[in-house]
Amino acid sequence: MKKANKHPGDFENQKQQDLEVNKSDGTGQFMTTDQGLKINDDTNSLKAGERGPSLLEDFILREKITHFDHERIPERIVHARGSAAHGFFELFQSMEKYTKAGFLQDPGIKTPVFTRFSTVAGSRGSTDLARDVRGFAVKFYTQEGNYDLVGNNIPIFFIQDSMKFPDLVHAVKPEPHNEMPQAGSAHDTFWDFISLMPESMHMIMWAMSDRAIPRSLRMMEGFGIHTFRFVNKENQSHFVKFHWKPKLGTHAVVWDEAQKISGKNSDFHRQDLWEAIESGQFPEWELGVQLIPEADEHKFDFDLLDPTKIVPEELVPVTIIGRMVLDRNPDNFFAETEQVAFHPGHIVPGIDFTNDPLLQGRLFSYTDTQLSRLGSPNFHEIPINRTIAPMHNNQRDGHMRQEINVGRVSYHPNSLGGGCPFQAKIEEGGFSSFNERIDAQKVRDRSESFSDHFSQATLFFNSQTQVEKNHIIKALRFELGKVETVAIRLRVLGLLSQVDKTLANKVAEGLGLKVPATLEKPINQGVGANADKKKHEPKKVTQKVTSSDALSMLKNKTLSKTIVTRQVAFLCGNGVNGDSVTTLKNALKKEGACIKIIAPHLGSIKTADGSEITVDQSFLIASSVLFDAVYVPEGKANFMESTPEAIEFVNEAYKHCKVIGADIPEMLERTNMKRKMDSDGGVVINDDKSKNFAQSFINAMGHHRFWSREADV
Ligand code: HDE
Repeated sequence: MKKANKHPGDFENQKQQDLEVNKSDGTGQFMTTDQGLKINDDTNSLKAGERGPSLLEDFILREKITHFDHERIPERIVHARGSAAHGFFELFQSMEKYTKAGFLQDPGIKTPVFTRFSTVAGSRGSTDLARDVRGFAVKFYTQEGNYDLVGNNIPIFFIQDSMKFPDLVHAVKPEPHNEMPQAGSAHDTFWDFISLMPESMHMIMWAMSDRAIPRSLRMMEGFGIHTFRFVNKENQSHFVKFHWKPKLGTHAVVWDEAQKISGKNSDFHRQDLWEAIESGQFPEWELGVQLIPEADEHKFDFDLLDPTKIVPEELVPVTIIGRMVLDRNPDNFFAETEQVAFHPGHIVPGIDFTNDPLLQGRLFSYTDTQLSRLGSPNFHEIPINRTIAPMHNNQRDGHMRQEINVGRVSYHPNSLGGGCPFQAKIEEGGFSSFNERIDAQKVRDRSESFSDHFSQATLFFNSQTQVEKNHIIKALRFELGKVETVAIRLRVLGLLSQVDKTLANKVAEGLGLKVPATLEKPINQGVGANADKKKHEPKKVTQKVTSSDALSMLKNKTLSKTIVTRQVAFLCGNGVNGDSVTTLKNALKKEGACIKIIAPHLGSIKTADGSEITVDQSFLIASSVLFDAVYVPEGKANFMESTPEAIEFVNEAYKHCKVIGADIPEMLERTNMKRKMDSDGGVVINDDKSKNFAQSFINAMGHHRFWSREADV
């Protein structure tokens, strides 16, 4: 015992060292136990002799290991994989006419926010680039309490009633017998469910489009999805739909890239968000609203309460009312990103719900899930979840209570506490629900106005460019190609034929099948056993709007030509022309792009005139799919020949329709795209000295992709 305890020298040295550390860094940060006891040895457990067994008495070891054993909490049932940042929301114009919400009154007013982006299906450690919907959840810390806008990057949802949500999630999650596949919808159970739920067809169009594989979390739109209400001081209500429009435009990668990125860097989106904020390139979105007067509720070809429908911007324009800037990364992932608890029911006076049956179910779900995920009804006391508004009520105790409530009164009404806390009158900011008149029979049913499952799916498909249509067709061929049960594939083809005949035929062609002549009506097609089947028969209602540019990423107004934060790879070797590198690098930097020097090895390379260039990444680490454009500066004649990775790099960039620049055509001689160089504006060669090469390269990058390289399906 004596010996084990001994290490007297260690003790003295450690003590001395602590003092020195203390002196030199001035922090005074000794390591302690959770009880504040200074730790002298964090390296060795307490033993009976140097080579003896560890002692139960070692409370320091036990405290450390016990804490470690309990480090994990249940991950979110859905949206487990997420990345978040702090920032602010700034109002451009007063919404006073429509809502009394305090943070929407005075132009210029800034409200702190915390925003978390996520994928839906995958586990916490899954890849960022799964084909999936992205969560887009914003917590506004307003003076009147927290307001959470818990939306997605797609403006509609798979199902109309919350009753089907557990089924949807069970179907898309890894299959229960073998836990496969991770973070992917390309499997039998998902498509089995979808093939029996015609209401999902509109969402399927979006999920199979490139919206489901964003280039960056900073380059996607966000939507509140449900119709909400704005309520003003006069208690007048307007229906409202929320839109986030990214300043950098809405962009995607292609599916082949997405799959490769998942292998090369499964943190691609997380890292991109983190690095943009660290480098001061703060992501920004504008907040837009579509406002619909109460009296217009029934003026549309669809039901405003149906979450599988959009309100086309052609019918109700989006008014921009403010902007959100994310300017600070979290200090600690777990404390903030993991523990943040969103809830569509966190609202403030002036914002209210509608009877959308999906929203109504969500209003129950989110508190319930925090109870099991965060483990206590006191999750609102975790710093990231705390309101900045004063908080007083008679809720008490529970696991991990932080607040020390004083006094003997924890009930209302009371006289012993002087009546505190008081209920607030409406004019004092007290919340009261919009007094919508409801006069109805209790039913377990759905409105007939929810029965049009195909018209807006057709509208979406019709609004796409041919390139985007091709991507949807290929995505469906991929997903259904992974489905093993032929009957499921056929049922989906039947549903697709209701959306668009060419779409269905093209998908069928890829699967080696024929579109069924009649739409199979399996029992149990998403309606209850007692339902009036005729009433719920899927219908097509002619839509006023037949094509909408806002629905296409390539036609969309939010497609921006900026190249800010775009990644450009410079492929270099010893003997490279240093002037070429510097000229384009400086021009690109001025536009806000990020440049990486890629070479056969790390360290540095020598330019033709003998100076040195620091290498950022070797070919072992870099890959074309992680970049937006590639440049091959003039160099030794055999550089490409002796560097097959560089040839592969350029070929892949070409295949993915990206911009390729080169000083001299010879540098690209060995690549696949040599023959096509002249016909493609995306291959920029510096051989016409009368033209500004850097500017041509930048202009080409502003187009982002050159889709004419892709073959038609
Ligand atoms: Fe969610 N959803 N959801 N959801 N949802 C959750 O809450 C749920 C739905 C959305 O970054 C869970 O805290 C039900 C639509 C986002 O922390 C859970 C239904 C939309 C996030 C839950 C829906 C969303 C969640 C899991 C159908 C777009 C991540 C963990 C009635 C408008 C928030 C958690 C974050 C998270 C339930 C449908 C968006 C289980 C029951 C529609 C962005 O409560």
